[in-house]
Amino acid sequence: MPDISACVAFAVPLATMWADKQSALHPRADQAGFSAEIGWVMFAGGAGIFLLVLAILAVALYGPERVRRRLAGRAWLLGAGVVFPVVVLSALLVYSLVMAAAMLRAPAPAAVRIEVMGEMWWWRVRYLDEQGRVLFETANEIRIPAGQPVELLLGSRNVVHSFWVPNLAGKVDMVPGHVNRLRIQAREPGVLRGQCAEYCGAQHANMMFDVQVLAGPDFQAWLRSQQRPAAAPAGDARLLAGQRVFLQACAQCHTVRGTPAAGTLGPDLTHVGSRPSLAAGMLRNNVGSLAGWIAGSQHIKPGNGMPSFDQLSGEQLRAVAHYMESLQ
Ligand code: HEC
Ligand SMILES: [Cu+2]
Repeated sequence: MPDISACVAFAVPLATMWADKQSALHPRADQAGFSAEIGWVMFAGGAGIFLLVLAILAVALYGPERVRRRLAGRAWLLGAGVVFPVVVLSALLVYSLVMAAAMLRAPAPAAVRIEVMGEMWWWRVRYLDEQGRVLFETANEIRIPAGQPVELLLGSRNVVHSFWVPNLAGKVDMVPGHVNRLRIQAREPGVLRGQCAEYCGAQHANMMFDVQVLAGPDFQAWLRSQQRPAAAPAGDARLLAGQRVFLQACAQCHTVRGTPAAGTLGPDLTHVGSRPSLAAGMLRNNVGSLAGWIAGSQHIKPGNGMPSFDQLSGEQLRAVAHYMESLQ
């Protein structure tokens, strides 16, 4: 009787492998295409050799006497035990070296440069201009243009994290005190997902991010909108009340450009309302989940750097959640 939990244990990783917005088997950039090809070649080769060995084993056990005697000969031992592995492994070594060289060959100079820092447990994202100056900061989301080379500068100021968007490229570690560079060029627009791929503490599994590959003009429009300071809550009493709560309770950790809030411990919230998710990919972003996160962040993501604000009145909580949502 097969155990149900064992079936589920198999099915879950298989299903996530095939879910195409976070899958190394659905390459959306040449860099990931190389990894997928190497993976398939290794899998097909391994499967073929496995079947061959099983066939020979079957013959050795149940074949006619004459054939079995021949299989026991020295030539078979040397041929299959030494010559065959040496030839196959050498061929694979050459193949993987050639592929690795192709993978590392940099595409044309990067059109977009993005610095991504691993935080505990979220992603600090800064878009840079040609001189390396910061254009704006955001969090838990990167947007990149389709068909253009993008350079990612990956680092950390705490522990080792690893940046992994399986559809775009292999994992690259984010090591404190060191900048690792990753070049990617996404093929077409789409929505993808990334995940921290190096154990970094209690909430490592909840350290995800959204990736949106946009058509060139859409990307330029997004860049312009992100550089603008936050919209002021002109005349709307509830948004004004929400902003007051925010400036009192949240400004020491969060920045909202265009207001006095300039904290840097937590994510920049200037345009938080326009992000698809909250808390590093854990929650769909809407006014309800914003209120839930603010009141119960330690319940949702225990140990994260933001205290739960469960002492706010219902009125204050609604106001600050609406203010957050208004920051488009
Ligand atoms: C002590 C510092 C601190 C204070 C005070 C604080 N936060 Fe946070 N906040 C954080 C950190 C750190 C995170 C990232 C948590 C994570 O995902 O691991 C965060 C995440 C968030 C997010 C999710 C952002 C995203 O893109 O995922 C929102 C929204 C937010 N805070 C709103 C608020 C509001 C509103 C207040 C005030 C009522 C507040 N915060 C007070 C540190 C703080
Ligand atoms: Cu991490």
